[in-house]
Amino acid sequence: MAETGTRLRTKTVTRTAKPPLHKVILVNDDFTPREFVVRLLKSEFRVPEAQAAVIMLTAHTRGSCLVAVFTKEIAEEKANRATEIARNQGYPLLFTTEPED
Ligand code: NFA
Repeated sequence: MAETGTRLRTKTVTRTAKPPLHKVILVNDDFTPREFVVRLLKSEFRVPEAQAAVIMLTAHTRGSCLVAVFTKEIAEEKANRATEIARNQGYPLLFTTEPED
């Protein structure tokens, strides 16, 4: 009988876990002008004009809208920065973050 030389081996594959992602959410209010919201979405989140208008209108009619998804640190940084720019202009506009499901 010929010897096949076949052996069972265990192969361990190690992968680096992907960082958990967080959502940046635009919250509606009654005071911040629509055009200001659209401009902020374009300048701070690099959202194209047409999409910025849809995001703004969705938050306006539904109360809030997903803007974009980033790692936790970047999401918080961008939300805080955009919120601060609005505050500096005297608007109560708010961007929040939450973990992605
Ligand atoms: N609701 C605001 C208005 O009518 C517009 C707005 C949209 C504000 C989305 C905040 C977020 N001027």
